[in-house]
Amino acid sequence: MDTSEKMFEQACRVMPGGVNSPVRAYRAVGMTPRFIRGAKGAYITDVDGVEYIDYVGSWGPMILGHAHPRVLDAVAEVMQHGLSFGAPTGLETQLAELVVSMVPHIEMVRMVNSGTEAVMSAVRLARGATGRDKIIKFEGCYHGHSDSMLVKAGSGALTQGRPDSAGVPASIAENTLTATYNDLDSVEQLLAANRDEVAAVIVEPVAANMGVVPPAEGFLQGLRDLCDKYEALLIFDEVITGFRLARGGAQEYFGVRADLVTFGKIIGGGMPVGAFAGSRALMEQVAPTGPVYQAGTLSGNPVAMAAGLAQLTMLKENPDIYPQIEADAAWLAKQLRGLEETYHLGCTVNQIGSLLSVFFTEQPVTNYAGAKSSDTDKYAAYFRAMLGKKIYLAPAQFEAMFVGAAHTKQDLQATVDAAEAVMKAWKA
Ligand code: HOZ
Repeated sequence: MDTSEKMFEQACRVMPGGVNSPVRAYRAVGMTPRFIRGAKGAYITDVDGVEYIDYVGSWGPMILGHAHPRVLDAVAEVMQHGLSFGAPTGLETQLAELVVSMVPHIEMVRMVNSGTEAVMSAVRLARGATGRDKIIKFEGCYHGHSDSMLVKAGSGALTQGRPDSAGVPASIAENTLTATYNDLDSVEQLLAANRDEVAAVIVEPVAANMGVVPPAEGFLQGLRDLCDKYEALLIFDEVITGFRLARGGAQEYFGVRADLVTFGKIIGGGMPVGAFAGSRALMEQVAPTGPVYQAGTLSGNPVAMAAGLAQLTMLKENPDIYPQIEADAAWLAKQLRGLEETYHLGCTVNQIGSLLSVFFTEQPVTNYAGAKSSDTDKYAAYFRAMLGKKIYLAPAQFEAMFVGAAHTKQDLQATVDAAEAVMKAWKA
């Protein structure tokens, strides 16, 4: 038994499944999770001292690599003055100003503690502002685990085969309508059948919780047009795409305006932070200026704000990072597609920006049905073999692979070499 296995056994006695978030339990890949000792740059090290090239990056926020010295220094400095006050600090305003300066079409921000909280609050705001109850989401998109969003959800819910969670009252779930990603007709049908009842359409502008599924040409603009036609709000859930596709996230990358945007961990540089943002008119509907209630003692926590400020400042100052990480991910995707051409294992590689996924299906993956056609047992075998070669991938098919600025060309080449060795061995 290695140290992770021992620690997992102990953890299972006091935490359901031994974890605090289901995907990391490694159930989908049939092994014991690696317990982590630490991480630096592009590398993560387990408690037995094995170092891996990390493509999870804490599920996205480590775009500049783990334990970046500027982030650590900012945290160390602010910590000296206390950890939490439940009262305003200037750091919150600074981070809000920075977010507003980087993201198009937003004027005000409310800080929260997670992407789940950001979405839950943005949905409440959309309902409060429109006086309508229904929400349209897409099958396989994941927007955190608030009740309204656990309907045909992606990520761990999809991995567990339970996209509709137990414990969500039917009276709540019936207000969540689901459409097909990349299919505008399916959205218009719902809007027309529920005229004047839909508060918002919420979408991951790049779906990244059924594996990575880019939006088809015109899909996001089509959603914008439909929302205008039916007077519903458009919410971009940018927990993954925010500050990752571009400094201004998906709105900048695709040139499409959303009414509300939600952010997650990336704006806290890895600390627990989320935020939702929009126009002044919409955001002033939030308490205390408006009737939509939302609150939190830890919201705008100074340590989290300091980490976020340090990371977003670096991203703002270094726009060249974006073409670089996109080119690196595109190179990796091209090499992996090349391996598929040589070894014919039946996989499809999707990539956009610095996000990619290897799906074990020969079908193009453009929506939930395509993603579900993947052979998850094959993914599990691939995951285990890659981990054995010190490549740390997401422990489930329906997640993303994150390339960051800390990955070197050698890291990328080592990843391709590992994948080739795995595929060659399978073929033999
Ligand atoms: N829901 C996250 C992946 N999309 C996993 C979070 C975690 O286990 O930390």
